[in-house]
Amino acid sequence: MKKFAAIVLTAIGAALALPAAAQFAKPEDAIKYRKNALFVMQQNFGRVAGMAAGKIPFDAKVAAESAATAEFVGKLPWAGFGPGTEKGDTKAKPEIWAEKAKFDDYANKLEAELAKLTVAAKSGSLDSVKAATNAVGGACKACHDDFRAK
Ligand code: ASC
Repeated sequence: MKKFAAIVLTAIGAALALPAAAQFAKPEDAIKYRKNALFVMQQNFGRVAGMAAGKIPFDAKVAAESAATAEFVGKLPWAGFGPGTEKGDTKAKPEIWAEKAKFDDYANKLEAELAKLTVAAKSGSLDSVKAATNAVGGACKACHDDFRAK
């Protein structure tokens, strides 16, 4: 019985340690997941960026909520870029999987800048929001330049 329990615990441990890709039933699901997460992130970031650019009236409360949502959702897409998800309805370049460390650096950079945007938005300072927005936009663009097909 003890041995059985040990085997079960080992199996649970292995399941928890599985690569993120394993959480998706099919590669198409992973692709959909990352695209949808990126879309929700962009919608929230875009709202704040619109305020920073003066295209939308600055509303500090909405900016803070949107930035916090973008920060959280910005942690999600990367699990959808697992092995075997290179091909399908995607603009993701194969280089992502060939240069995974570089891709991960871009993802980490984006997450860091999104966290700073939340802090800036919570401060209520439009100037801070503008600076942080530019940094987030730069992080989006840097990765797109290398890893997203036109
Ligand atoms: C956006 C969006 C991007 C980035 C990028 C920033 O809102 O959809 O891809 O910002 O345009 O340069």
